[in-house]
Amino acid sequence: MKIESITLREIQMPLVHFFETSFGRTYSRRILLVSVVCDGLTAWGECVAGEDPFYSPEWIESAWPIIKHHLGPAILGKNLASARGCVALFARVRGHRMAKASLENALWEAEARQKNIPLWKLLGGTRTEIPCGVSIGIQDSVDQLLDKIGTELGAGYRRIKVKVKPGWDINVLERIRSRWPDITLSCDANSAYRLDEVEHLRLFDQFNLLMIEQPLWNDDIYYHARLQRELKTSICLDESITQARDAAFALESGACRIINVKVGRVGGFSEAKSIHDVCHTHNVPVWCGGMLESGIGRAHNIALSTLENFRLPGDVSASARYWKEDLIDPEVTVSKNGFIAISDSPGTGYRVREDLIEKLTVRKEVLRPEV
Ligand code: OSB
Ligand code: MG
Repeated sequence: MKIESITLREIQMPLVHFFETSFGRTYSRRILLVSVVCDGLTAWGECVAGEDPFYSPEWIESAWPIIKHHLGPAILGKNLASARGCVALFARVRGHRMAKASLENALWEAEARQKNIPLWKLLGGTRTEIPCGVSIGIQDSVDQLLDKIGTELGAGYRRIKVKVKPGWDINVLERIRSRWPDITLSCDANSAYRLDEVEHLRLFDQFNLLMIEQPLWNDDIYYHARLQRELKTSICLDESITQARDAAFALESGACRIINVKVGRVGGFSEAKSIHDVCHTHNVPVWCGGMLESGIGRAHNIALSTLENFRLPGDVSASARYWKEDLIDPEVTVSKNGFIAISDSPGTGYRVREDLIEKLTVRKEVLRPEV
């Protein structure tokens, strides 16, 4: 696979509804897209770095220059045997996994299309449909949240996850459980609590939650292991797991019983597959998280979710929950019983709408091999 050029683009897309977590509220996304020309074929990748460095240290303004100055030059003009080949070429750059993932994932898509096979098959997936859940942000009132949950249950989603933070947690979970005692329910704290709040966190145990996601510090595993010993509710780690070694440490130390794999957070499909495999070996289920992706990243999340150990519903949901118009055709839709059907077409099975991307682009830069 000869890498001929890389184009960076920033696009801006307003969300249909704001999304609020314990670290802040987002109304509109600024998304870094990459397109890689490889043996004459153009493949796309999405960088999940946020508008601000609040979920992770990376953000759009760190990802852009790291690709321009380091990751792009590491692969431009090179001939790779496979998409995976970029991992070794990127290894000298420490961290910046979201930036790395955008390029690596584009290369996997290119490889699948060159081989004329679906991306999910190239990844080793086996599922022909994937179960879907939704992640619902903090709202202005609990009544609004209950309305939203009702809508999503009506649409067929198989698991509801709500964002929590101090002051929006026990009271909210009580209201949800009194209306829906039996739904599959989980919560995500995005690092909003501290270990000295263990008595408060123990109150979550009364709600029969599938999991509590990332209660403590974003970079911690050790104290999560201490906390997990104090809770009945399973801890799921998201932010803390940036690589397969973290997953092994977390499982060996008992820091969690479930892992959220985001291919954009962990540096790309190669590392996501390794995390999947580590968890499989420990018989620990994983699920696919989301980062408010456009259809480009969403299509990659869908392909990843076909791997066998993605045994729990993911945060991968319909395009229309996020966007008035998505960047792919067809848009992602979810069946009445909460599944996404997997396409057998080569690549992701979704066509990228380059005309629409062009209209939404506010910044663009083309990188070519140095001559
Ligand atoms: O923690 O999973 C998270 C969105 C942005 C940043 C972090 C997270 C999320 C979500 C949204 O939960 C998942 C989605 O619907 O894409
Ligand atoms: Mg999370």
